[in-house]
Amino acid sequence: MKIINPATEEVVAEVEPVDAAEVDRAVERARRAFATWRAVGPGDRARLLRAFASLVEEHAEELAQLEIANSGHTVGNARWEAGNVRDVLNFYAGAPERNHGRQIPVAGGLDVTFQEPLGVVGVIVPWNFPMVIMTWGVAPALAAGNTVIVKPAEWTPLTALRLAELALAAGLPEGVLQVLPGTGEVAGARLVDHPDVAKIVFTGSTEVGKEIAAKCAGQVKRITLELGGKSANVVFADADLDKAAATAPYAVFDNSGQDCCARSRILVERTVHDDFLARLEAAVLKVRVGDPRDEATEMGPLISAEHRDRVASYLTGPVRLQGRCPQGPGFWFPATLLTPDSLDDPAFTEEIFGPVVAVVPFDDEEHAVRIANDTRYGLSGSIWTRDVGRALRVARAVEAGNLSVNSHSSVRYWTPFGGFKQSGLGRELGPDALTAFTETKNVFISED
Ligand code: TXE
Repeated sequence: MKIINPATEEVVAEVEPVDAAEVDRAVERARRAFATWRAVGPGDRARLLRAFASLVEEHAEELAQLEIANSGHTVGNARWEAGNVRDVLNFYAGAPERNHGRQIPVAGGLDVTFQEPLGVVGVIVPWNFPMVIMTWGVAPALAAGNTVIVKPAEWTPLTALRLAELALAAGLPEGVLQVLPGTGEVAGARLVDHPDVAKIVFTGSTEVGKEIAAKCAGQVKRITLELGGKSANVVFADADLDKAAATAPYAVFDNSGQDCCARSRILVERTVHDDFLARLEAAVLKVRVGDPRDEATEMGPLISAEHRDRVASYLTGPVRLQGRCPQGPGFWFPATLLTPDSLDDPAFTEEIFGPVVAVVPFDDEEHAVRIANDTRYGLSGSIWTRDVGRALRVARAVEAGNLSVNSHSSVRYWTPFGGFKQSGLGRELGPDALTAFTETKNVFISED
């Protein structure tokens, strides 16, 4: 596989994709390593994860530069990502010693529960945040005593491969964390089908997620799914409009819109709609698109020419406004603003996964909630209002896993992250993720 820099179209590396037989060998290695890893005492497992985090910290700039070259991420984003990998590893490094069960009162003996690791876990990763999304699966899985095989996306295997080297250098035993570059159809599918893989963590498209869920059901294999989104940013007339308008572009154009949490539908109360739109137009024109290595750049390229075509295919109706972007080489796409006439416009209903935002008016609170929920997705969303009661009512009514009030932040590694409806199944990050990598075992010991 030729690995392309999306900002220059230069080949930065060639990576040999694994075949199904290599996946089988990796699963066998992971199975053997599981016997060793689960027996490592909690304190030692914690120490090894901290050592891994320290090496990530030491190599943070190298990882960030690799991600820029492989994924086209802006330098600000790429540095945040390397820091997030370190933080997530450190957070779950605190888990092995705290992964305790319960003692439940019973007659005639002692009843205790254990949080047992599952075995071999497959983590299938997309290209939009390669090292971050990989770590959200890897860190809690390893902390709970599982061994892990990562299948990075075809476009973006480089940081994943480097992280596997750092894990070995940190002292994690051979076979505990393996990274297998390859295609979804061959390597990904084999991980999903393999009977010795106990769980699949998948982040990617809703369509592939459904296919994987159906296959896993056949083996009652555990799954965590993080899928697409079409999140709403709901702006009420009483909001701090300056702040809401100034931050709305970032909430959708960050990572060039290739973000499952992108607030790509902006719903604005009709009385302030035109005022808000005027401010947004000014902000869209100001988005700085260009060389991702430049610290002043706010938006880099899309991941591939193929993806750029896919994004462009949604622009069938009139475009309200487009910003500027470099002309090739590179897979550039300008920040784009739409004001669709119909709520059924695919640009308003489907995940575009590019820098395209659609703005529509609403009449009142009930109308806003109705539009926000009129989607098969339910990942994230924002609510802008100064009325605390309304903020709470709307936050409770919107069917989404990660909401923010007067903010666009969705991700804190110590709080749960995941989707309602077709945006996913289960939760990553926070304390919830650890339990998703264990089985509860109940043991009764008779006193007779
Ligand atoms: O995703 P795929 P793609 C959405 C977004 C994007 C669209 C397509 O809308 O435009 O999906 O992106 C592996 N068995 N998201 O085509 O195909 C594949 O190799 C096992 C949202 O890149 O779902 C890669 O590692 N694995 C999303 C991973 O799955 C398979 C992030 C994702 O690829 C497989 C990415 C199979 N049959 C895309 N087929 C988010 N939630 O953030 C593919 N793969």
